[in-house]
Amino acid sequence: VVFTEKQEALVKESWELMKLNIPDLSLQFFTTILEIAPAAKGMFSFLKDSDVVPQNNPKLKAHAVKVFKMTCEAAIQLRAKGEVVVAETTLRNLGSVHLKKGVADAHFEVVKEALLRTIKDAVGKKWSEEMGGAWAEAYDHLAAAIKAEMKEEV
Ligand code: HEM
Ligand code: ISQ
Repeated sequence: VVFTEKQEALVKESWELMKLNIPDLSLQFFTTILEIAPAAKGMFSFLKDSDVVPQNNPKLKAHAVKVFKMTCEAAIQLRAKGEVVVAETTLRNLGSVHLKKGVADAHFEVVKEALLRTIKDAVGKKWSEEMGGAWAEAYDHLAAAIKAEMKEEV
């Protein structure tokens, strides 16, 4: 995979902007996932008995931020090594959590779409097709690593 310096810079630059507003970012990301796939509601413990997204749930925030951070990290690795390598223990944990929650391949497209919409909103005028494409490519590689681990766990 050829992931350019420019693509890496676009991802890093947008993530720096997004970091300035983590509370809104994480809520918007999560809300968008549920908008696209309402049926995914039952998977997340943050919602428990409630129908509404909690406005200040530390676990929701932390997990949402991790998705962005890991995707950003994936972009850095793609540029440096041409592949994404996730630490073995992290990958095993992610594989087992997502498998247990019943996450399927199609869900990864939902999260990808929500991620891209959230970034587009957050960066405003700085957004470009190229920026979205760079995030999408990094996400696809990260998602592939998690999916492969899920298939191995059974
Ligand atoms: C949990 C990351 C894709 C649904 C988590 C956690 C992380 C994470 C870091 C917390 C793990 C822990 O508790 O130790 C990611 C990344 C993804 C991804 C990096 C893609 C590249 C998805 C998809 C879905 C999903 C596609 C399905 C809609 C969940 C659920 C949990 C979870 C239901 C458990 C949350 C809870 O109730 O505590 N994910 N995830 N994730 N993820 Fe993902
Ligand atoms: C877990 N996995 C994927 C996406 C998420 C978004 C918000 C909170 C937790 C998540």
